[in-house]
Amino acid sequence: PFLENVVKHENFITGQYDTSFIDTTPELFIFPIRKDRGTKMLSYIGNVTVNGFPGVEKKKKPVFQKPRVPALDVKKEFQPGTKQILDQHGADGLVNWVKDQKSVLLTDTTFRDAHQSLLATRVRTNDLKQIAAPTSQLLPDMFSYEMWGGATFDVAYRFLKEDPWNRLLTLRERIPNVLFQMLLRASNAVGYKNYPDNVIREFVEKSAFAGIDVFRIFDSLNWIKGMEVAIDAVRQSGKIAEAAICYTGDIDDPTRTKYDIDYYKNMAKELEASGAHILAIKDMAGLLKPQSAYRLISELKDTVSLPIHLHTHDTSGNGIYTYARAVEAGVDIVDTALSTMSGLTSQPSANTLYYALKGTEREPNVNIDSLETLSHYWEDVRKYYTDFESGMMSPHSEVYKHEMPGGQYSNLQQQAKAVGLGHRWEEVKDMYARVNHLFGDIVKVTPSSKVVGDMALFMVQNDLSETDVLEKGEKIDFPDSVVELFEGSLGQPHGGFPKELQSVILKGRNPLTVRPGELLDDVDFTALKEKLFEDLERPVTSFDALGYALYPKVFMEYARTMDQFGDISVLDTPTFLFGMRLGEEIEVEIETGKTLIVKLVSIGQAQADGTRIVYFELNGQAREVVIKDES
Ligand code: 3PY
Ligand code: ZN
Repeated sequence: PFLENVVKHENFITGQYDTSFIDTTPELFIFPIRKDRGTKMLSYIGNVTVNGFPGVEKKKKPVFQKPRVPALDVKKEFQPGTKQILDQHGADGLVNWVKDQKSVLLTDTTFRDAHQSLLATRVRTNDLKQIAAPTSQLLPDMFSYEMWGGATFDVAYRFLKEDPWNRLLTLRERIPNVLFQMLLRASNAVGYKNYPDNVIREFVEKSAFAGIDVFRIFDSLNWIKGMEVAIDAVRQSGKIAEAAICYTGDIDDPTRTKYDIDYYKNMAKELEASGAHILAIKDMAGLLKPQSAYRLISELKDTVSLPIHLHTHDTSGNGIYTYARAVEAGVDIVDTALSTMSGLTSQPSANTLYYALKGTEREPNVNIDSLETLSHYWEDVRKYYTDFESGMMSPHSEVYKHEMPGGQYSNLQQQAKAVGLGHRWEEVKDMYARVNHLFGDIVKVTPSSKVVGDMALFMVQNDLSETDVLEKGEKIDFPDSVVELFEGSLGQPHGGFPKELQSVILKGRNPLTVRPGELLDDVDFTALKEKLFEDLERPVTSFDALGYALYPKVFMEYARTMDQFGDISVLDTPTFLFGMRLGEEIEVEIETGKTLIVKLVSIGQAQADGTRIVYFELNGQAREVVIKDES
């Protein structure tokens, strides 16, 4: 009752008290629990044991080797890194420091893009948490760890049933020395559509507060107008605004004139003028060829005075060669992943790049033995997530034809299977390239890439050609995402939309030409928190409010799961994905110093109502839970 009085007090709700401690220490505000934590957790384990996990082949829990976590040297003081440079000298001080480095700097994407691109973003905080402090100790010289944003936000709530903000806070606590980097889809934040400006500003402010230092901001159509609010919000937060140009086309192909070298140089100049601290070249599909990388970086270096950070995906197998040429041309920072989480649709391997550059003037300042040790951990952890691998076994040079982003490949393949087009995957890839052409050759990156993918599936499924679309389009009910793109809801592409196609898709309606954010009403966060407080019957953090503002349905579904099962992020990943084997005993640390011992004793026969009783021992005491068998 005391807490209820506090959290319902007007000053509290309207934010007149400094309540940021609720955001960082929500555990202080846990209200009396209706069903005990142990039983909730057993319900989850019973359920996943009987019914399996979505997207994971149902099978007896495999036996995994315990991941090789490197021993922490507890006596060693943490080694200050780029985070201390930012905190002490500000964003401009950090930028100057970057410019002074002779060695090429590395970002490690293992905690975000690498698993987004290889394992459908499914790596859980539990696995990141265990390697966080060793990573901080072994790799203190990295420019940054990319560990948040992109798809991680949505996937955490939706599939992993964990709070993405907790991931950020948990890792920040364990990694005090290296900059944390996130991928921000400008006006689309970490979602698939434009949000009101105040949501973008609130999201940036709270992400900075929770621990993000470098915001890589991109617009899915390279529309600078769509990036300005986010760049300004990051500058206001005192953090680093890394503005990205998404690379598409081929600057060295004389027949692809739409995105030529001047296009990139002009965009770089505009981003510099808009307040960027660092310029990123975001080669999301891995289309930047080695010689083009040399040319692009050289010319950009002559065009702007910002440090340049290059991102690629190794789908074609040319990644290391591309980076080597970019390094020769003077690129300041490149994105790499630990070797066992690198290659193919992921980033090029940091370990391999180290050897490629060893002995040169720009050899990265990183300990190769540390890279190898950490790679062993990821080799082990990756095995948990085998079911989410794309099945790509070797470099695919065909990416230069279809131009699909690394993070989209396995997703679209799943989408194709889900609509019964798994066996026509080759056609879907080919159609993806044709749709791009039909759309006027647009930048393809989340969310514009999803629209191209949706249209490709739609056309293959309905056996439509480009001519059919143009000639019979008036009668065709196009996917919502396609209509929204052509309405201008994601912004404006370079060169505008193809007019004839646009009028066919919009069926006579007028498209937007202004920034969508200008037309959207602000979200009233005070009212939103009150509503959530009523619905969830618990204190609501600013993080919860943002989760809801970005993904209302997904967030509420996550909250329901928390009610039903409690905080299941504490479970180890094999148990989370596969449940338990009969007779198996596991330990679950539910909070620091508090461990539950769980044993699965037996599973009862299915009863007439389709339920089974699952028998456990919890800390030696017999417990049973009733589980509905969905099979
Ligand atoms: C994302 O937006 O999630 C991406 O990784 C785009 O490349
Ligand atoms: Zn990427």
